[in-house]
Amino acid sequence: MLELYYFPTATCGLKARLAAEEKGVGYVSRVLDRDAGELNTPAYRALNPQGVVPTLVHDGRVLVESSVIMRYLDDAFSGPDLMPETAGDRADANLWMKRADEGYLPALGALTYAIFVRHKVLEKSPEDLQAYYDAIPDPARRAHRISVVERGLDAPEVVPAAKRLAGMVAAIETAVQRSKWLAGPRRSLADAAIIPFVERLHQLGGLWLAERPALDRWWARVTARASYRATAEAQRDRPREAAMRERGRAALPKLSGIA
Ligand SMILES: N[C@@H](CCC(=O)N[C@@H](CS)C(=O)NCC(=O)O)C(=O)O
Repeated sequence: MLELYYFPTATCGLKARLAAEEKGVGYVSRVLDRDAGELNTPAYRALNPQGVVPTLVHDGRVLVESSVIMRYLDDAFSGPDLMPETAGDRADANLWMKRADEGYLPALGALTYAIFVRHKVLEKSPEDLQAYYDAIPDPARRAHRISVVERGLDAPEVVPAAKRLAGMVAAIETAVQRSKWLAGPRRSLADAAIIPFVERLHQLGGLWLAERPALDRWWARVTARASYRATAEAQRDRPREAAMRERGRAALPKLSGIA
């Protein structure tokens, strides 16, 4: 049995879900309610000690870390190959996944919280807010979260995050000018790793996405795929996205000049 734990708006969960769809692997969705604290229950923490998504459980084996899960899905099941054919393109795919894990995810988290999620978090009572911070096990992640929630767009994490994501968009444009997909002529885990970031930038009002013709053509190919329709498209929360777009557009003047 294959079970995937995620919450629908999670970037990292979407990476794993796109990979599973592209591989043609069915799984049981274990959808967690982040706002109801379901990432913090002892049962979930036993699977994923950091209290984050995604978590994959395959016949009792527990896997964490979205990139590890994506590679596992590709290795463990038969179906179309999700890594590129040549060594050079595979190196490119590995680099995209590494950048996503180490750079783009913390950057996108900073912006999403600073622009949008903080407003909801700040509705908590002082006691609940403290409990919310205390529930983040990793001290560095906790400090980062406190900073962006408390200071919003004035948090010191925001400008480096914006630079990182503007750089990501420029790197995508260059890559897909050269080849049809991010790491060569066929879609790969590189695309599954990066699609959720572009999806979020669209949701935030299109930050840095203007005048990127090759990226636009790649995005049209992405959104036409069954894997995208079965995941991102199928679980759209339109009211939430409208609110996010509005907050994103309000932040545009401050952020769009950063590159
Ligand atoms: N490096 C981890 C990061 C996991 C992560 O940070 N997941 C986010 C969603 S993208 C999460 O669960 N956040 C919990 C929260 O927002 O409280 C991975 O790639 O799986």
